Amino acid sequence: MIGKFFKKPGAEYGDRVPPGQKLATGFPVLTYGPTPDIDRATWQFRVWGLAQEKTFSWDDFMAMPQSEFTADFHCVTTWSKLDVKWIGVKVTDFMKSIDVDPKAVHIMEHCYGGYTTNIALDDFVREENFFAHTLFGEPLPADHGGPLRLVVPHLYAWKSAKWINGLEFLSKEDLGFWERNGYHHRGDPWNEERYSGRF
Ligand SMILES: Nc1nc2c(c(=O)[nH]1)N[C@H]1C(S)=C(S)[C@@H](COP(=O)(O)O)O[C@H]1N2
Ligand SMILES: [Mo]
Repeated sequence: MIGKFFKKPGAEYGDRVPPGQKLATGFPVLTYGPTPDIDRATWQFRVWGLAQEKTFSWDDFMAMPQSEFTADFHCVTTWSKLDVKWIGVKVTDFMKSIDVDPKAVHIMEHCYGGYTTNIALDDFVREENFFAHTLFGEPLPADHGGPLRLVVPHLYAWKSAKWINGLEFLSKEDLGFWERNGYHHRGDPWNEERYSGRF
């Protein structure tokens, strides 16, 4: 729908908006199912599978180096939002605190509420990816994945797991929730990797 909430990208943004996408004026919320209610005091984040098992508390995460990010956000339902401002922990900084088996090539992202999404290790461990706890200067609202979500700007936003609470390291690719339901296993917006073609 082009109109009040979405607009065609002007020429000034042309090269930043992937094919088939429109600009969202606000920041829509897109969730399958209810928004979980999560208390930072009991929040936990766990790493397992082909990595030494480790559990992090909220304070552990806040003690890691904190960085600011400006990133574009592309939802497969055809809206994009440019220049979203976040604060959080770079994936590359987080990786320094865990011990991953060299046989790991893939990851399943796990979340409070049961959502999952898969990502190749090479797509996950990138300088521009981060765990976010602050959005436009405010604590990340629950609807947008607070207290903590992943942001992977170079892939469709269904890979940017909200309420993330675990990473399972895998020896081969497995499929997450949307990927098992017809969406592309990787989801590169620049190549319009929207659907798997298997359904
Ligand atoms: N846990 C969880 N993470 C999720 C989703 C979800 O339903 N559950 N939806 C995904 C999809 S399809 C998109 S487009 C983005 C939307 O993020 P937003 O609601 O902050 O805009 O979150 C992604 N992460
Ligand atoms: Mo999405």
